[in-house]
Amino acid sequence: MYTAALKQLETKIDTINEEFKTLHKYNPIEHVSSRIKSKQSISNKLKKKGLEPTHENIVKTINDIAGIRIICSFIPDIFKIADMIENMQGITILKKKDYVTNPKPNGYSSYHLIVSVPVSLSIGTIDVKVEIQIRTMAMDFWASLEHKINYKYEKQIPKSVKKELRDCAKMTQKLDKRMSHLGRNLMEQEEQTVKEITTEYTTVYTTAATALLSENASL
Ligand code: 0O2
Repeated sequence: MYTAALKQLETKIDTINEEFKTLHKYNPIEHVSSRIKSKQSISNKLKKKGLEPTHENIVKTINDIAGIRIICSFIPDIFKIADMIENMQGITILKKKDYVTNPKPNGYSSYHLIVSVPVSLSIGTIDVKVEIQIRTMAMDFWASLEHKINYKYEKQIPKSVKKELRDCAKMTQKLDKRMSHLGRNLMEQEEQTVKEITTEYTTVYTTAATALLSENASL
């Protein structure tokens, strides 16, 4: 059921990306990846929460058994994509965590959505939880390396390394802001193109609808 939920969401995200490419003539999503959490990782997370490894505890308390990660070009893309996902038909938003506006004390930055997707099985329809992480390439670079370092030190990272990681996080935040500033100019030009396309479509549809109406009236 988790695989089915991921497939459904991946198709929807693909559609968002195609729509964006057509309308805005640029691709806000660099890449998308998905994974099902390993048994070991589920078991560790339950232990951390002080819970027994029961099926009920897993389903109720672990929100990220199925996970999708969307890597964007610029910071504003994160919020645009989150907005589009939040407005999608057929999925329910259960939780939002904005670590982009408010990074975690260790420097971690990303936008998280916990959503519920209805999956139709032979026994009926089940609502399946999926965690969607949306972040820029710089945020992803930091998080991947921090995850590796955490793993290496078995979560007992020395103070000096923690400080170094926080400093690196600040550098990635600065880099993201500068790159987003460059991206804004690009987007402003694109917004003008979108306005022109929308006006053109409206004119075409209005003309066609008027012609149809007068044709019907003369019948
Ligand atoms: P893994 O191995 O990546 O799967 P919750 O029950 O929702 O309140 P949870 O699930 O800890 O608590 O929520 P949170 O903080 O949003 O974290 C969910 C996931 O975000 C983590 O899953 C990580 O993938 C990522 N994440 C959160 N904080 C950090 C961080 O400080 N560094 C890095 N590198 N990733 C982070 P897991 O299961 O912890 O890890």
